[in-house]
Amino acid sequence: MGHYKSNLRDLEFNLFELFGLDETLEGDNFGDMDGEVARDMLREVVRLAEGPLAESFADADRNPPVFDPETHSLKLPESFKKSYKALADGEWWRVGLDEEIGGMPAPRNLLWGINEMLLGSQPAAFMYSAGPGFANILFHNGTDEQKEWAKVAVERSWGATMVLTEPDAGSDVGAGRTKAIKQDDGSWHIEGVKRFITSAVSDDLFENIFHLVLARPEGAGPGTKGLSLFFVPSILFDFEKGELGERNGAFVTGVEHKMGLKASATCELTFGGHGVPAKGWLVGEVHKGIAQMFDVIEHARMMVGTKAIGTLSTGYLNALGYAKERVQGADLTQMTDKTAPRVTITHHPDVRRSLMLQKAYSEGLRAVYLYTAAHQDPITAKQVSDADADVAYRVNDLLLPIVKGVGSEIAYQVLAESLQTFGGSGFLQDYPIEQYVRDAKIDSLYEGTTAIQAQDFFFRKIARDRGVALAHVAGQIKSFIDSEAGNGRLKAERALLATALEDVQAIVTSMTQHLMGAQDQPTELYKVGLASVRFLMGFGDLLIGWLLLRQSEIAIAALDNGAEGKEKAFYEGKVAVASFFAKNILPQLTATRAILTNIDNDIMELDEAAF
Ligand code: ST9
Ligand code: FAD
Repeated sequence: MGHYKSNLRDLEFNLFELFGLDETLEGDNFGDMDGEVARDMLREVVRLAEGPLAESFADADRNPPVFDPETHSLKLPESFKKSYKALADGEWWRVGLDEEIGGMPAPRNLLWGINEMLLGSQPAAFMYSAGPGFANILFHNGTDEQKEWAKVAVERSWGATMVLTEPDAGSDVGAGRTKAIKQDDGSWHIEGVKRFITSAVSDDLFENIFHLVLARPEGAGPGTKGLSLFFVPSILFDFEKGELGERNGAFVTGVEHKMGLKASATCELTFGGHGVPAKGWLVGEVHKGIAQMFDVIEHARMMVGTKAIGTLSTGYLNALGYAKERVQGADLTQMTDKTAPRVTITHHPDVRRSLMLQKAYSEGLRAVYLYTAAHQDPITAKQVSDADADVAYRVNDLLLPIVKGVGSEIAYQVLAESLQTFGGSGFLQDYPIEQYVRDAKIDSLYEGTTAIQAQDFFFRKIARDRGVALAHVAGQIKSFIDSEAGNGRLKAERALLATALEDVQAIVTSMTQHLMGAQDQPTELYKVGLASVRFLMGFGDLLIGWLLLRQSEIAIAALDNGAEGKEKAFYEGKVAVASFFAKNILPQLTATRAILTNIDNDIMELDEAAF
């Protein structure tokens, strides 16, 4: 048995019982796929994710890839390559891709449910497998000729990277200095050094890797809007036949030593620094680099959040398994009786509190990313929230920073609880938790740090959207609050949710006032910046609370219908966890509201020397 523990029952519960996947799949919206096919796919992924894909998880961490600067090449551990092959052989990349390039249509929530398990099992392997997804984006953005390159890249299983970051351009992508110089034959020469590029070298996993690179054409303006997107293959190829030719001048010149996620190579990539020009082609022959790159970034942000949530889930299930076996101490009510029988640690109130918190966030965040994914295709969105195509697009946009920002922050925090459940053993490499903690930390950093997600959430996804998506989601929450959900048994919880919704709405109002006030007094904007991460996290809790309570409503009905045995326990767990979250977490939003609606600029006025 590998490290990875899937939660198929909860995934199926979300997909089918909460979000109605059987109904989404009625008719021929998604080809021949029906509920049974979807269930079979999920079961098949469980076998892969708990089996061969997970096998190299610890080995690839303890024996990380080795880089040779002389040859610009990398050696990956053999165990990891075997896992990667198992993933590639499964051809899961086909799910959700355009049929023209070999994909199979599928609802987005099913796709991300599958991805959760692959990411929880072996995230680095999933990241090396980005090629077809990135080719799909090239296919959408490219010229007719470039669409053919995208097909070649998929047919020949090439790897791919997204190339934005430079030493002085991290969060501030627009500070990038990498240049693009136009050539007479219509191609471009790229010159500069990019850093932290994932999968830019990958042993012999691929015969070729294509880089999607942001660079500034000579004479273009400053900031992100002056950047264009270039297709830069590692090895040049015959555009008609796809046959490989000369090495292109993009070389990996370093690989980082990291805290975690070690099997995933994080590379310095130098363009045009080795006497060979780095040839690139302008994607779509249009200078819309940042908008095109955001097509990639949106998928990658979804991936990062789902990775974090998948890791939290397996962390919780490992902790739960341990807690059920570990015997330590007596029941608290018998604490003075030194001869009292010793009990498993699941008997201790604080362990129960911690396990229930882990369950709440693992299962609540799963519902959040699946709800978000449902808004990535109009058919599923209609089914799940009655959103039309325009609103669905906006809701997905609104919730991506929640999946990415809240998913990653909570996963890291709550994985520390999973580790704590193991006591001192959690600190050892005998169990996977310490690696989960190390591997998950990156999720709050790359693809835009949490501060960037929080600003994106407020300024772009709420203020610039004029609250359209927010109103749709808030309306959904409100109608649940006003309903008779739970047949009288969720009254107290619905009242707590109502208070939480009011708290969040008060915070939005206050932040909006600061935003408007900034027209006269620019420093009012600092108040938005000071509040934004806490607002992001608070909104995440509201969403989790709501979705857990909707799950509870379904569970109450199933129990009323006579669920038995394991099913009864599953549904009782659903009712308990929703109630726990409503009573123990949602009230914290009232304190957050008090803090954020009274925020001042004191720390912005403080001399730096006083820190
Ligand atoms: C990285 C990679 O960290 C880490 C992991 C790699 C893993 C690779 C494998 C992934 C596998 C993925 C699986 C794929 C599966 C595919 C399946 C397919 C079926 N939304 O606000 P402005 C645009 S990579 C959309 O003025 P600034 C928009 O065009 C490095 N678009 O920004 C806008 O114009 P307009 C990641 C957005 O002040 C324009 O940008 N690095 C959004 O100029 C300018 O906007 C980062 O993420 C958005 N949310 O620049 C950088 N936002 O307004 C983080 C902006 O006219 N930093 N645009 O529409 C930021 O995000 C900054 O806020 C900034 C600021 C750079 C955008
Ligand atoms: P900085 O931008 O310097 O941020 C430092 C701190 O300041 C952070 O806490 C940040 O939140 C805060 N901060 C910065 N600006 C602001 C602001 N305006 N408001 C509030 N707070 C702010 N990049 C790629 O292009 N491709 C990849 O494949 C890729 N893979 C990566 C893999 C790994 C393992 C790592 C570590 C990074 C990777 N990156 C990649 C780069 C990654 O996206 C950046 O590290 C990230 O965007 C942050 O940039 P930075 O590290 O320069 O931090």
